[in-house]
Amino acid sequence: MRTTISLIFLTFLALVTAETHTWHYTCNWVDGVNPDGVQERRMIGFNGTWPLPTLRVKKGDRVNLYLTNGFDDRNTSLHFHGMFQKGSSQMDGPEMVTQCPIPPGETMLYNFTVDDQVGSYWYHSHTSGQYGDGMRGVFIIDEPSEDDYPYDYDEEVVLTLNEHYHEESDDLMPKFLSRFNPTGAELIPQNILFNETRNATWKVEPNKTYLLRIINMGRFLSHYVWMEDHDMTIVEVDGIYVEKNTTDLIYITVAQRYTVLVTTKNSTDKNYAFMHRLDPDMLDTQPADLQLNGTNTIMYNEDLGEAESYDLTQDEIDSYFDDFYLVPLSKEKLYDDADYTVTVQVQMDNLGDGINYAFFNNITYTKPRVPTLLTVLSAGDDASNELVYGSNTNSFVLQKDDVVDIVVNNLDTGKHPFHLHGHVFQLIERHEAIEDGEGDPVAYNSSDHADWPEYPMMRDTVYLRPQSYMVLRFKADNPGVWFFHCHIEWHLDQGLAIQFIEDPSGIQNNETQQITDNHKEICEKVGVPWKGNAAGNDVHLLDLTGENVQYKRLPTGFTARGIVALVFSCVAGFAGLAAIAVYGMQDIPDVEERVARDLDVDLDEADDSGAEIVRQTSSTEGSSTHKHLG
Ligand code: CU1
Ligand code: CU1
Ligand code: CU1
Ligand code: CU1
Repeated sequence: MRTTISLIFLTFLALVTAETHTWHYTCNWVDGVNPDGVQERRMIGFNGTWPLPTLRVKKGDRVNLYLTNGFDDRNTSLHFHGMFQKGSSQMDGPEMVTQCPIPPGETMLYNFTVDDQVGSYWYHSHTSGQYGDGMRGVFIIDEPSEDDYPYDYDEEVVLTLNEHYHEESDDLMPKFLSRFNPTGAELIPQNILFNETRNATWKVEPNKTYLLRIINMGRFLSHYVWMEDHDMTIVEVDGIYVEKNTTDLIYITVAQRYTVLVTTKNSTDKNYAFMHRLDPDMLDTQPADLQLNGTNTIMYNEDLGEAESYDLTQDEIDSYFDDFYLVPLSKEKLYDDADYTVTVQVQMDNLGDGINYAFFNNITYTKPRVPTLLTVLSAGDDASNELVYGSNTNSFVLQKDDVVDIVVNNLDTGKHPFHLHGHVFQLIERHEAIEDGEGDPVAYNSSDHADWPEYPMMRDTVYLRPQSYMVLRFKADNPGVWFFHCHIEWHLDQGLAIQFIEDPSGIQNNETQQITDNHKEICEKVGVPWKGNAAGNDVHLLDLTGENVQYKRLPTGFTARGIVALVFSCVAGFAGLAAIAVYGMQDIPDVEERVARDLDVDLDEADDSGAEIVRQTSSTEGSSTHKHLG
């Protein structure tokens, strides 16, 4: 009886202490920003300011964020990375997955309850390229009271990591997704950032314990993080408390968070270096002027100036802390054997337009004409039929409360940080890398696998090693539509995504999951239908005529290398042609057309087929009436 009364009392307490946070933000370009101190450019800010504010709430609080699209030429969206969005899948953010893109001048209210989550998170635009251009910020969920933390600390510090390009995504993306970049080489940043700047200073006091929230808000590169003569004790990753692990080197991929305790020295006679280094293995080429390291100062004594940069040996770098061995403080056990296994193969390859795409099982994610969540809500009983979500969205329907395994086999030689929306997963197996040239890719074998941990590590973003595999396990206990994708923005733009439609009837039957009037209005303004199947057909739901599909494949035998050879032989040919042309005063044919002709590609078709959707420009995908926004 006493338990019941105190439980009621506690619930009552939680209700009275829960707060509603109302924020009004207009996103738009902020001119003349110079994050790396090398070159000014414009960045995407909120209410005329960049960087974006750190948003802070407590567990159980309610968020009301009004996002107004202040751009005049592009759509936008907002995702709270790591939020489960229980009963509010519509507020998750990825455009054409859970919502219609927000067109210029419109305001979308993101309102949701921060359920049972605490820790370090972030928020970012889920519209191609925008968070790389600056639309990203920190989101922190505190415990209701200080006593609720499973660790002690004196002061909290937030540290964000990033890479920085001098060019805007609008200029980068067409160079990347181009038939002139047939190997899909990711574009290389000019710098890496530490708290959105370089050469930062962290003023500390002696004999204190700091709680440091490290968040990689980058679009591409992992960072190594270390401190001269100071250890880091990991206490939380991606919002999951973990048993303490002390290390001197962390490896953090884009979108991951590490919350660590750092205890300062008891004297102030030296300042120390706080280093980070991008992972050079992720670069296709290494420009001579690219600085791999960033040097910052742990400042005990201002009179002593900045700390000296210093490097680690390759052996030291290779001994970074492996997050596979983290144990959740909750001691959540390995879930039961999977009821359903989704096995996907990662591959990069060219399609008939000569562009290099990313594939899960030969499908490059191609945006549907109706956001998938809105298809669920309007498809009635057909919502449990994967067909309605289209043949090119890589959609998987999950049964309520099933245990689901995602087996990811990597045929590619790159590392990929994969992220699941709406959940944390258990990482139950991850094979070592098979580096390029060291052998064939290894695939997961269910009848001959490693021993799985009793308490697997849990988080929402995890890296997959080159030509290797991993197995993730989660419970389908959160009805909604959840994107699973590589968080490297280049690869998402290449289509490296699948989506889970979790418990469709559970979505349909929940009052809080119904489309809001505000959302409907946004769809109408942007010209995207809010009902119907992936092709926008709301009468015949199994008729997908007119759906967006990927570009058709190259004839077999074409390889990226072959395309490079072709392109360059064409270019060389044109140089010769040009000379003749100038000499003969003839017209010089357009290089692109010639290359396309040699590749047997129809350029007109490439421009108005689904290929445009795959490119995920910030235009109004799925809409033919608003193409001018692109
Ligand atoms: Cu996310
Ligand atoms: Cu994210
Ligand atoms: Cu990737
Ligand atoms: Cu995402």
